[in-house]
Amino acid sequence: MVEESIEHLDTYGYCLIENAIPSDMADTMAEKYYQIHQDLANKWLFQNPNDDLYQTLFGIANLDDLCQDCIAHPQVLEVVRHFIGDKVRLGEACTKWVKPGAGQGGIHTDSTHDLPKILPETPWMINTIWMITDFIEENGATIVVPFSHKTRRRPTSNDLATCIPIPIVGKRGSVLLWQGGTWHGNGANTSKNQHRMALNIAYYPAWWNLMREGGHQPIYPDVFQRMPETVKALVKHKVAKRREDIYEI
Ligand SMILES: O=C(O)CCC(=O)C(=O)O
Ligand SMILES: [Fe+2]
Repeated sequence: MVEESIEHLDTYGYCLIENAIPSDMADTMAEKYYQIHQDLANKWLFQNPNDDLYQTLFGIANLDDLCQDCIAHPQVLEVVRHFIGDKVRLGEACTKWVKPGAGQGGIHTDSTHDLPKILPETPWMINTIWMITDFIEENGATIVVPFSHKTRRRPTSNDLATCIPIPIVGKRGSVLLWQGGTWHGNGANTSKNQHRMALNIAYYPAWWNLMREGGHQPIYPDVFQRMPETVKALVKHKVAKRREDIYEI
C-alpha cells in the first residue's frame, strides 16, 4: 500500500490515500473548522483577509487537537519520509475553505520563491491536503498536472496555456500528497451550495529553513505540552509564544 503510494507520487507527482481517517471524524473536523473560520477573533490568521471565497487560515494546530492525527498519520509519514528523510518537519498546518463561487487558483509550484530557475532534483517539500469534506470537481477539488514535477521548472505562461490539470476527487477522510515541484492549484467552486473544506499539512526536510515562510504560525508552548510524542517530534522546531520570536519574515 505504502509502496504503491510512493511509486505513484514519484511517477505522477502526486498520490491519493483513500479513507486515511474515518469519515465521521472528518465531519466533526469540518463542523469545527467552519466555526473557527467564521469566528472574527481568528481573522488575523487568514492568509488573505480580503478573500472571502477562498480562505486559508494558518495555525490550526493551536485551535484544534484533532488535526494531530493527520499531522502524524503513520502511512502518510512513511511516504513523506521516503522522499524527504527521517528528520521530517512540519512546515504548517492550515485549513482551506473553498466556497461556492470561488474561482480557480493559479497553477503553481510550492515554496519555490527562492529556489533556482532549474528546480532541485532532490524533493524539498511534500505537501498534503486532507479532504475534510468530499472533494468533487464542482466544489473546488485540488487540480494537479501529472508528471509536471519532471519538468523541474515553475510553469511558464506557455505551460499554463497548454497543460491539462486534473481534479483529484475523493471521499472525506482521504488525503492527497504531492511534491513541491508538481504544478497544482485549487479548482473553481462552480456549485451552488457545496462547500469544500480541507486541512493542508506541509512537510519539509531538516535542511530547509522554515523560518522564512510568510504567514506560518508557531505552535504555542501549552499546545506543545499536551501533544503526543510523535507529533512533538515533528513540530519541536517551531514552538514559541509569538510568530515574531522565531520567523524571519
Ligand atoms: O486549496 C487547494 O486545493 C490547493 C492549495 C495549495 O495550493 C497548497 O496547499 O499548496
Ligand atoms: Fe500550492
